[in-house]
Amino acid sequence: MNTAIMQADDAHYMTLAIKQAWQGIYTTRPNPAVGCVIVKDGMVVGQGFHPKAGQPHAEVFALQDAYNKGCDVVGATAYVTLEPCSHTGRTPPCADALIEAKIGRVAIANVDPNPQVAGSGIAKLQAAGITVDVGVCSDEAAELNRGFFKAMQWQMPYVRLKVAASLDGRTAMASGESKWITGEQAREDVQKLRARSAAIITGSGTVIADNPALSVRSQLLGVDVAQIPTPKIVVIDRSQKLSIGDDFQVLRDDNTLLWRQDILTLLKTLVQKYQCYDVLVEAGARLSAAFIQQNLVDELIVYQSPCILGSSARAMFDFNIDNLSERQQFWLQSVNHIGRDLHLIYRR
Ligand code: AOF
Ligand code: ZN
Repeated sequence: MNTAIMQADDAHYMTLAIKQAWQGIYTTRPNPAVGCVIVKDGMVVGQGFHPKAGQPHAEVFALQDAYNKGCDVVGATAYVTLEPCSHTGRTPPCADALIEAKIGRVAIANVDPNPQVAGSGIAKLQAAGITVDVGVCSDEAAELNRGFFKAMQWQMPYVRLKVAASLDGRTAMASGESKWITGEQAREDVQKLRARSAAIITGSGTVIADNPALSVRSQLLGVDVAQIPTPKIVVIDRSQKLSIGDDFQVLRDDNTLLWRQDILTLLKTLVQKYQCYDVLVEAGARLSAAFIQQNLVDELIVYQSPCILGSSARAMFDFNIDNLSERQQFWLQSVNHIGRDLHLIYRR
């Protein structure tokens, strides 16, 4: 295997394949989002992405696209954001489809960490005489599937924790009043986070105080909402205040899990039992603090409103630290404006 023996336009075409893959971001789970672009003589002749588990993979759609347009793919280069599969899952192996199509070279962003694949797709292509280069735009492509990669490697989900806060880090008034601190556009953006998540975790306190629906309902996601698998709702209820069927929006749904054990066990269970690889925490200050303190948050997403709520308002995280050396450190990953608010992504 050659590791990223890059040819002049590899990054350009892989970027197109990554763009394809993003189109499946809300709908493919538990499968990864994957894109493929086929290039012959400097021309894109076919492109495709994996839309949904059970449907064909990206490579098959890209080959089909080329054939539909009457294009020849013999000797062409296929750019795939994930190693083509070698196993028969819900669909036949993509490595075989590429071999049969007489593709000449395959450029791959990342090896598929799924133990059923994990290099065997590459080996199969090479055994058929196809040139394989791995590592083209690997970081950019990895952004597509942080949950899938983490779960395959560690049997733990990728955890995003979202907070909407004021400039001084407050999330509600002392009375609990919090509607609304951030603007409409920021609240709309949360729909994207939910739609990307296989599970949404909240606490019984939030359910009782706010009665949230935690539903995916935006028309602005660019896909038919009916195609998005409904995220599993998890309500952490250690003190057993609630029951399924109670008169709160999330408890009237049999898709909801009431959880009474520790959160580490919950996260492991979400991967093993429910194939939930991307999870979103939308909770109050105490449960959010528990996730942070137990080092279970991969990504902290802050919607920061340009207002000050004062020191009697509620803090983002309800826990105490005695020494500066014990602080919970994050690194700023990206900064964007959303309407009048800031959208900040921090990672561990
Ligand atoms: C590819 N191209 O577009 C995707 C791949 O059950 P299946 O048949 O859909 O297989 C799912 C597995 O295939 C998934 O866990 C991952 O390892 C791989 N996904 N592979 O060649 C694709 N989506
Ligand atoms: Zn495949």
